[in-house]
Amino acid sequence: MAALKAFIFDVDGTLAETERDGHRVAFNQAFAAAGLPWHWDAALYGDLLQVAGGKERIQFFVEQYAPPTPPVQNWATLIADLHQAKTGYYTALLRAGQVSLRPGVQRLIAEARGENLRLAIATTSHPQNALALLETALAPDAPSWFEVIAAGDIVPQKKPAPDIYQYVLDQMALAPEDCLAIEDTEHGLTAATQAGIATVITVNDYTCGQDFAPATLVLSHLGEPDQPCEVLQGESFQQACFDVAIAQTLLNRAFTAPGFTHEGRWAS
Ligand code: XBP
Repeated sequence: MAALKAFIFDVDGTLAETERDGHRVAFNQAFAAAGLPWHWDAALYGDLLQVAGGKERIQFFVEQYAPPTPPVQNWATLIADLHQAKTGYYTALLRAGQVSLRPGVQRLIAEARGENLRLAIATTSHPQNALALLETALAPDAPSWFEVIAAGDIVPQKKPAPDIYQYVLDQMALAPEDCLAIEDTEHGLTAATQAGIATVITVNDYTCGQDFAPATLVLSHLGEPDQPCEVLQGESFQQACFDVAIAQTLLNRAFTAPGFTHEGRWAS
């Protein structure tokens, strides 16, 4: 029997809906402050989300959308400067209390801590952004609840590469079958399952149409007693909330079921 030892949480879109009203707004603030006539509306931002990482996303925008630009001597420097400014705007937005956690996140983390499960973060976001979200939306000391906060450029390749999840496993000396990942995107799912970790997806508006075939379970969100979650893919359970007991059951099935593919999922 596989014993659940740790939850590994993605950040953006999973802990909170940070993308449309957080990161996107901050990117636009940075563009305006730099005098650039660029604006990412909510629909365009949905397309740009196919690229993980803020610097990489700006680069992709410049390459794919050929926006009007002043003569630029050094693109790498401009992008790095824009991204640094954007990080400042984004963290200010978080500190102004603009972003709150998704249903069930606080509840599941509290339950996991109460049962002495280990916690980690695996995100593409800049470390300052991840820390600011934990501090502002969860609790001022929340970063200390997470044994590893793996973020941003800490690994050479961002999601969908498995590097960030592999980094967490290595740092915590855990095997994939000890953990469950909570993600919200196909890229995140690919990263986690390529590292061998069974993964639960909580969809959001930007990701609900993506292919989550390798997921162990797909939910609308993690659920609260007065706001039941909906099972969108996988075996239903008769309760309002995704909790540690369900996580443990999923892990057992994922790693002992005859059809298990060693990518953290069942071969249906
Ligand atoms: C979300 C992302 C990030 C943020 C912005 O990552 O794709 O790129 O949109 O990141 P995850 P920056 O789902 O892994 O948390 O901090 O680099 O601007």
